[in-house]
Amino acid sequence: MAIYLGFDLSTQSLTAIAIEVAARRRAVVFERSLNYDADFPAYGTTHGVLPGDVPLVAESSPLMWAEALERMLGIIAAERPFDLSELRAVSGSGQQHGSVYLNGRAAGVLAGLDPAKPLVEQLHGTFTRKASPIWMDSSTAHQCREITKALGGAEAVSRLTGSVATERFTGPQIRKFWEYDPAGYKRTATIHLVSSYGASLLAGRSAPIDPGDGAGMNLMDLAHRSWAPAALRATAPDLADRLPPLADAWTVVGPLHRYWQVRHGLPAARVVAWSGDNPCSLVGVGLATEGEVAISLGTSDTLFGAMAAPRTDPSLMASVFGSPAGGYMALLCFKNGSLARERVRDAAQLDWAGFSRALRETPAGNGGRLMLPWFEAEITPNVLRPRAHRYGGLAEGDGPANVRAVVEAQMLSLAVHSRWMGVAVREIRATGGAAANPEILQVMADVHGAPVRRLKVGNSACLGAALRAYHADELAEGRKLPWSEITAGFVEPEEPAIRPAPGRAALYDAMKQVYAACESHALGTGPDPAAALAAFRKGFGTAG
Ligand code: ADP
Ligand code: XUL
Repeated sequence: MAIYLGFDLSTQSLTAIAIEVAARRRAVVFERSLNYDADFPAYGTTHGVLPGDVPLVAESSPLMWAEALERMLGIIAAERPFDLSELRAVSGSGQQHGSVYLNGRAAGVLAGLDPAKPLVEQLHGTFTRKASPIWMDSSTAHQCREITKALGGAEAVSRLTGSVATERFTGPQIRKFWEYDPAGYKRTATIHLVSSYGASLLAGRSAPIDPGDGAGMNLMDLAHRSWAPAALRATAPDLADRLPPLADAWTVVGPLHRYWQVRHGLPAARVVAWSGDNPCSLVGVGLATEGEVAISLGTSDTLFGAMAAPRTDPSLMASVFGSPAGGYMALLCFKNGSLARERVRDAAQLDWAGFSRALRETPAGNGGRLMLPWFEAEITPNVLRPRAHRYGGLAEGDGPANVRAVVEAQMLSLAVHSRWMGVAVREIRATGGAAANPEILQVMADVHGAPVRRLKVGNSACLGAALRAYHADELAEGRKLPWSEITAGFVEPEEPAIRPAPGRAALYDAMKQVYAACESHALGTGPDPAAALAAFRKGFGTAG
């Protein structure tokens, strides 16, 4: 029997999942989440973000993440949901792009962590920047322009790094830090991602960055999976000295530091490199090979799928990352995901059951009433002046119609902007908090024209991290198990699938054109979509 533990340091919470792998039994033996806002009120976060009023800035606290990790391991040590001595390996998933800035003292502090004192107490004084910029930050448009210029244009950046210079990506964030606080940058010895920071805390030493999360920085040469010297030069001086090395996601960083062994009675389990939440989700939904796509409805909505070779999006909207299973993955991120749904739900004075009822009671296609739910700065497409746009006579006060409009828009955007991947979507695997809602998944099935299957374990990023720990531990023992064997018994799509309702395919194909027209209009690149809307209403106005 062996136990593997996965963490997910996500936007709003820290989750841990432990899996048991035995000859005749495979089971999730522990699953727990700590919510930053509710469980760590001292940091004052809202939805995991620190208070602040600078537009487009979003930051969180690396100390809070460390405290959450320690509290979770304390819970496991106290509750003993499994035989602690059987814990073989630990890995993790982190919200992508966020960065942690450590000074020259940090390495010594991490190596010499004292089991008599809480972790956060010892980490005080090791940061050159108290707050970490996270993926929701879009304050670096200026730095993106500088980097793009230095690297010879958007297409060149995309070809080299897998994505155009992108506001939330770590490179532009690092450049902004260097520009605004050159002394702070100078004092910075190491810049970690949320993922490599988590692994470093567990191993008590600086952990590498994997090509899955590394590709979310605009700093990695995608094809070669190494730091791209030109991108580093375009970002900040002497950056190579400040980045951890890149290493495969199955790298063993070291054993759990003595701190965790003495303080929480854990064994010297292997700490496996962490990766980003989307790359980990790819494993956790069982899509380690090319073919299907997954949609995660978390704080952001993402659509992703595996790719054998590193192709990039000609429209420059999607990102390509390394897959933690080897190979590559494409990702689209629609930022106005769960928080936009919550906003519309609250405006209509509904709970989730009422939200679902509104979806059931409104017609597919919404009678041609559309919304571009850009309540916050958006990523797909890039929108830095947030504003929700309403078309086709959608009244702000019409609660149910707005509920349908927000969900249809989210699904339409992912469908329209993922066409370049050329994947004939046979099946969608749905994950993330809002995948608990079958009515939302029905819209997903209808818009994409494909059956949707939810996974039994809802947090695929966290499950993926636990599965990666298992995979890497086996490799370290000299056994290379196929991914299908790693995920068997854990990645179980629920039956039956949610199927597209008859007759919806034509409606949503037409609606994709209308959505694209509204998008161009709102971005100022296309004409008024009134004619397209009228034609759509004529054809499908009363469908449902
Ligand atoms: P993240 O990992 O990005 O922090 P999660 O995947 O845990 O986010 O998703 C959390 C979100 O799930 C919440 O913000 C909430 O809006 C959403 N959610 C939870 N239950 C439902 C439901 N029944 N219907 C729709 N959304 C839901
Ligand atoms: C992906 C992205 C988000 C974060 C947080 O590029 O920014 O999905 O990983 O989940």
